[in-house]
Amino acid sequence: MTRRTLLLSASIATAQLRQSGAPAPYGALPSSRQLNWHRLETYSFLHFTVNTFTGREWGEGDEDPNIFRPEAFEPDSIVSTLKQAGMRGVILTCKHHDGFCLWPTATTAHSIRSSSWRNGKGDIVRDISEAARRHGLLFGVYLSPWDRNNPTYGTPAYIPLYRRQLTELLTNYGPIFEVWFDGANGGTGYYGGAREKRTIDKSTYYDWKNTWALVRKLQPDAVIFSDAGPDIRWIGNEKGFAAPTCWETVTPRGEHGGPAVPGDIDTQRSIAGTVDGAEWMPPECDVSIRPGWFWHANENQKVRTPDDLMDLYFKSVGRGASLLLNVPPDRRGQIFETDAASLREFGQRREAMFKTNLGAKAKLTASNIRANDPRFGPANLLDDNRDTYWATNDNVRTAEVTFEFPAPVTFDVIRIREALPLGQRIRAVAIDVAAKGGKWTPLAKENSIGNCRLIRTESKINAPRVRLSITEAAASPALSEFGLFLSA
Ligand code: FUL
Ligand code: CA
Repeated sequence: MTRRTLLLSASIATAQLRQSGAPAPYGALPSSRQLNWHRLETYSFLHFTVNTFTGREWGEGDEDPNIFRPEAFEPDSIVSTLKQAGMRGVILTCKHHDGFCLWPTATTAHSIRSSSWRNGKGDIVRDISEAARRHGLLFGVYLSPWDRNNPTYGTPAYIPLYRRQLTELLTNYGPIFEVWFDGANGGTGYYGGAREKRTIDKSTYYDWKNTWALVRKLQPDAVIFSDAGPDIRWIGNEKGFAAPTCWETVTPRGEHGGPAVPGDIDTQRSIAGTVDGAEWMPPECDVSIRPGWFWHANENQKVRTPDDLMDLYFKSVGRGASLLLNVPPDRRGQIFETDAASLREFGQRREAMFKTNLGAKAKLTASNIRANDPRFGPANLLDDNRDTYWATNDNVRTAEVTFEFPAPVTFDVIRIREALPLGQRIRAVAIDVAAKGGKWTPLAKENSIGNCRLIRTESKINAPRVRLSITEAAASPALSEFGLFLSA
């Protein structure tokens, strides 16, 4: 999916969803850049810098640039492995807390330009962004606000420098789909030789409003991520999961009840969102395929298995969030074999599972169809198109659709999607199954749906009839997709 197709599809989606006779949108609503982002669901982080060579997680900022020597750097094989894992984008740590810039910045000598690797002519940002484009993945940037190398860090002079770095990244490397602002801030460091502790006021030092405005100006289609949005919120943990009930909307709040800013949020609220929250600010689950964010030889035995990755997928994407899976390149500049094998199987399993919507063969009956108009009929649930949806009359807030199969169908995964441009409307659903002419047996109950709700059943279900009931909604429900799948 190119960025243009994505953009186009989101604006067509909004137009179609808000067609004449359509339900009025409810509550906080997604922007078109957020709608594009919702379609991605899985993308990767690449944590790569001097730490890869020192074995540390947080570099001090005093590292010799010459230690950065990925002798067999293969951007195409890195990106193609991510693609095989079903990743739709890649976000590179262009500068981590140590301050070492992976591109030849004009703002500091502490960069790849000062490394003897490729005689100072290397540019990891260029190589990864171009490889991403060649393989059809979107490209995003991580630029650590905390800089343990820069002498100006902690003084007002650092802010314009940080913005110049951001400007370089957002103007020289093509379209950017996401800009990732880290919340870890201030502390001890090298700071040009001062070697001291520098603390900053998280709520005022960075003047985030103006930095975010710069992103809007240079890359208007990019989503901005931080602990506190504005487009995408941190899920509040680095373990890769959302709360079992998790809303796309949130009323953000600081840890002690004050305003939310990067580095100061109420993580309890981030993990679950807020029902009827003030802002559409969907969550992203960032997690590493290894214990650390950077590659360390002593973690080669601790790579997540395909089973682990599937579990993360169900607990992030399956709860309405996205999965940002970190895959750290090793010292060669490649994805280590164990990681690559896990990633490939993770991709294959999802591909096999979602290949066939077993629900598609059903005969459908809905308890209510908006204005009895086929444009809002239940067939829209099975057309593999998020832009069409089943909706009810305005005064109908509970409704059901029955799926009847010519022969019993075997499945163990259910997928439900709401029509996002109309807001998050559903508060509770139930799934029941029945034998032919038999009584309904409860199978599952959930609350939040949003972009994607995945339900795993404990064992395989074999039934000729399945019923989806909306048991509670804040406004007449509008569902765009329903699927039954069988995992491998
Ligand atoms: C954190 C950082 O401190 C980690 O090193 C890593 O980059 C993670 C994604 O974010 O705040
Ligand atoms: Ca549809």
